[in-house]
This record gives sequence, C-alpha cells and structure tokens, in this order.
Amino acid sequence: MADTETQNRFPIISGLSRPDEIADWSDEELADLAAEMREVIIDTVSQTGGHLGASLGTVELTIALHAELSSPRDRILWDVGHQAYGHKLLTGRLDGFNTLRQYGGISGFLRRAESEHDAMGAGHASTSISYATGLAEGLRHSRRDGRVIAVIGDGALTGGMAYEGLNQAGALGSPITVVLNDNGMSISENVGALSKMFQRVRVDPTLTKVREELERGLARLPGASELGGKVRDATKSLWFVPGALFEALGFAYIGPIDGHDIEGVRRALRTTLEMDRPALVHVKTVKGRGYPPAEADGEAMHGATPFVIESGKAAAKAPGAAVPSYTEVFGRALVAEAERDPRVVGITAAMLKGTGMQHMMSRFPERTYDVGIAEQHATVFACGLAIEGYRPVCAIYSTFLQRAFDPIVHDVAIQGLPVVFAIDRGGLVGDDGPTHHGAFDIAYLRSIPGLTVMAPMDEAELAAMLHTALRLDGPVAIRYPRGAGLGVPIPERPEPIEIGRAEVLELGEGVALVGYGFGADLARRAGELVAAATGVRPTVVNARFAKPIDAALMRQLAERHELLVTVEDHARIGGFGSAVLEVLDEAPGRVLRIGLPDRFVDHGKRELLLEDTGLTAEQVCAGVVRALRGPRLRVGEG
Ligand SMILES: Cc1ncc(C[n+]2csc(CCOP(=O)(O)OP(=O)(O)O)c2C)c(N)n1
Repeated sequence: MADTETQNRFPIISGLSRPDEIADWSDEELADLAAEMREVIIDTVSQTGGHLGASLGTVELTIALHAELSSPRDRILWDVGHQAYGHKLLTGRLDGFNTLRQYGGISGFLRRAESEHDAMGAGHASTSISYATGLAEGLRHSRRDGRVIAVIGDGALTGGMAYEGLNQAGALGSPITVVLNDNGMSISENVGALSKMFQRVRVDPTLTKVREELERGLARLPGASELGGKVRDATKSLWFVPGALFEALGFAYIGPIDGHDIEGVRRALRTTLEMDRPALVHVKTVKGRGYPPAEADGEAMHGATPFVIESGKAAAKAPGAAVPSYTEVFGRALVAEAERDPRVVGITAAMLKGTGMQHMMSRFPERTYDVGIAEQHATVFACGLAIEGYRPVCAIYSTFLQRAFDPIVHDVAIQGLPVVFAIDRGGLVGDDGPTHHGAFDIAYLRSIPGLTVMAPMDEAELAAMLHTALRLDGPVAIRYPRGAGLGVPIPERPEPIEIGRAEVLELGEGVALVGYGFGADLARRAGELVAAATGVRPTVVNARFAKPIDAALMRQLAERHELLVTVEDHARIGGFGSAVLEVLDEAPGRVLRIGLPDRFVDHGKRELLLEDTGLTAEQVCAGVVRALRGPRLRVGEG
C-alpha cells in the first residue's frame, strides 16, 4: 500500500490492488491512468535517472496488456526489461518507485525476486521469445492455465537469439503472442535490413483498407477459389512485407498498428490470444511519448541522467574541469590509430556512443560498423575482416561480451586472428546492477590460449595498450572501467608496451600491493594509507597483464615480501588474483586477494557498491593491516 502522500499525488495507481482490475475501465479512465503513469515515470526518472524514453513509449501498451491479461497467471515478458516501469507501477510497485535504481531500492530492470509479476528477469536483450517458448511448453506439460506474451523492441529483434526463439516457436506451434514494439530506435537509430523494412511500413488505416479490397478483388478473379490461401498470401507479401516474413516462420501477423491506441492494441491482442498458435502483433510506438524532450532526443533520453523536468536538461553537475571518461579516451585513441593505419576498422554492437565509437563513425564511416545487438555476430564479422588483412577493434561492454564467448574461442583464438576487444565497463557499473556489472571477463578470457589480456591503470595507458594491441599478431583484450579516467595527460603518439611486463610503481618492503587495471590505482592509494598506518612503505605494482602474466616478478614479490596483495574489480574467483596464485604455487609467502565476492552485486551508485564490496582505499588498507597482524594466511586465502 502506498503512503498517504503518494496516494494523494497518484490516486488512480494507488487505488489498484490488481493489475487486471483495469479490464472494464472506460477509455477516459484508461487515458487518465496513462497520464498518471507518465507523471510518475517522468517525476521519478528526473530524480534517479533511468530508461525514460523506452518506458514512456510503452505506457499504452502496458495498459492494454494488463487489461487483456491476468498477471501473474498470464505471463507478460519484457525483453531487456528497461521499458517496463509502467508494468512495475501497475503491479504494486508505486510505493518505493522513488527508489528506482537506488542502492537497496527497486531494480531498473525486471527481476523475478522483486515481484511475482516479473515472469522473467532480464537486462540483456533478445531473450524474451526463447523464454516465452519455454514457458508455453512448461504450461502445456503441466496442464496449467496461462497465456504467454513477449514484448520485444525492434532493437532487441536485431539479436540472433530472437530468431532462434521464433524458429522454434513457429515449428512447435506454441500459443505465444509476440508484441513487436517498433519505435525505429535501438539506443541510437536502429540498424539493419529488417529495421529498414519496418521503417517502410507505416501505420495507415487506408493501406489496410486497400489491402482488404485488393484481396476481395483478387478472390473474385476466375480460378481464385482454387488457389485459396495463396491469393491472400500473395497480397500479404505485396503489401505487408514484415507480415510475410513472420508468417513464413509460422506466426500469424497483425499490424502494424498504433501502439498508443489502447483500444486498437487490445483488439489485436484479443484476436491473437484466441488463436491458440504463434502470433505477432506489430505495434508502432514513439520513444519518449508524451514528454517533448524525450521525443526530441530519443538517444540522450534512452538512459537519462537526472534532469530538470521543465527543460529536459541534465541536472547541474558538480563544478570543476571534467576529466574525460575511459570511453571517450578510447574513442579518440581509436580514431588516431585509424588515421595512421588504414587497416584499422571499428565495430560496435548497438552501443555507438556507449563505447565511444561515434568518433570513429564520424571520421571514418566507411570503416565503422554498428552491427545491431549482435555481439556474437560482431566477433565473427571481425574475424572475416581480420582474415582479409584488416585490424578490427570490437568495442563491447564486458557484460555483453559474455554473449561472444564461443566465437572468441572458436573463431578468434583457435584461428589465431588479430582481433582487438576493447572491453568497456569492466568492473562495477552502478545503477544498472547485476546484469550489467563486468565481473567475469578476466576469468573467461584468460583461460583461452593465445589471447593477450590486459588492463590499463589510467587513460594514457589505455591509449598505449590500444596502440600495442594493434601491433600484435594475435587476439587481444583490453578492459577498462566505467567513468572518468584519472585525469592524466594523454601523449600525442602512444608508445607500445612490453608484453607480459608489469610496472613497479614503488619499491617498498613488507607488503607488495599488485593492482590490475582499476585495481592498480586503488592499490597505489591504499599503499599510501598502509604507509601511514604501519610506518613502512609498501611496494606497489601496476600488473598491466593478466595474460601473459609477469610470473617472474610475481614470484620475486612473493619471496621478498611478508604479504602479497592482489587488487582488482573483478570476481576473485578466476580473476587476476587467481592468475597470480597459479604462478606462485611453489613460492613461499602469503597472498591476500582483494576483488569481488562470490555473489551478484546489486544496483546502486558505483561508489556505494565499491564500498559494499570492499574496494575503497580505506578498506583495502584495513584488510592489509589485519592480514599483517593476524594469523598466517594460507596461500590464496582472503
Ligand atoms: C546483449 C545486449 N547488448 C546490448 C544491450 C544494451 N541495450 C540496452 S537497451 C538497447 C536498445 C534496445 O532497443 P529496443 O529493443 O528497440 O528497445 P527500445 O529501447 O527502443 O524500446 C541496447 C542496445 C543489452 N541490453 N543487451
């Protein structure tokens, strides 16, 4: 139950005890509900930041779905889950909605643990149709009631898994309804041949009429009755190209219809729900609908930072010169490399700005590719370019690169191809939470033979590592964190780095702190605190490479120090610290590994999450002091 202030401000949503109560509401009542939902979403996201445009675009669709279905008995699935704020509001989460994406608050995506109405959890794209097909089979086997509806965006439909799902559902004849929420946008403008086709199809009632008349006319032609359904199919493929595509996959197709017309969407859903076979309802929506700044700049308002409602402009930032982000430094460094070497090409999987690849796209559009939400394809596409003598750089977030694990092994590494992976968002990302943290890339990459795995300590080293990677004759992965660099100057012409060689930042005694990537600067800061606390300056090392690891130096450090501490923002299991243990197996000494614990880290401000997981200089220092004073650790403990 919502608190009194929330009840007074948002009486319609507060009054709902079940989402399907709205089934009998009048058009006016539903329109008032839609307006209130928009108000809550804009109000909240202006404070918390979040996926504004996507959720504003699905308000009417959300109402139509909950009016026609009965959740949780009926399973309403939201691909990615970033467009489902309205669903959260209709399913009892108005109270607490102001904690959206905040530490300890409600998630920015759907989560099975958060509500019985979240039939699937998500964060990554293109999974909903596979879930739907599985859920429908589960319901069939167990003879339980319930209908299954997957809502998938045109962006998410660029991901291959969506077609794997359509293919199986079509063959099984699964009674699922897929709602294609087509707004022409992924985060940036959507890409690909299908997207072009969708753009050509407009919501046009006259077109529907013309088609019906054409069908009737053709049916009257001599011999038409013998041709039966063929006439209908032929007209469909003439007029409704997406219809022909989905129908070929075994789906009944309805659309395109206006996704902001609640009654129109309800009618289409009623039709498909009665069919007892796979069906696809194609709705056209406007990203950011109902809030002019979000309609005007869909890309900026995809993942909005807190903003002023009246203007849509970002809320005031803290004063001070802005230090460029790692993403920005990477984007510019890639252009500089591409200027010098015509073989360099850039690849992004639907994250043009998110990865800094927009710089490459503006400078070298012919050598830059946005392949859609298709990390697996991006990787193999890069292999093709590499075989033809090019130097592809795939910029992909750590979490999304998980999708490409097999091609990295099978197509890049076994074939020994010089593909560079620029892995952004390594480590904790903050508000997006466990589906988005980059916690596993060191583990899944350093086990692959022939791959060079490195991480810069600062943004100047990022430029140097990219330069180094492009000179290597094999695959390379460079990981770097979200957010601002350290503010160091970036040389015009970066120098290559010696492969497999760590950098000793400070030669001290007693304790050796060895940091990897983000962990290197953290180790340096913690080292200062350890010196102050113990009176002895520790040795501090920037590891640079997880593979090949500087084994000789690691052994020396273990031999010459009482305690060896590894520091990283990656899962302790399988991470850089584990790599150190592997080369120390016969060395004496004590090792303390500092990194992410063996649990999924929640969402919240990145600083809070770093605190929560012990990745602050103070906590690292406290851990070191405890270990120095405490009983002898076994190798690897901690
Ligand atoms: C596997 C994967 N890669 C990249 C992303 C980042 N991402 C989040 S939403 C989005 C665009 C989704 O577009 P669409 O499905 O059309 O939904 P819309 O936001 O337009 O409503 C992308 C690329 C992701 N969530 N998952």
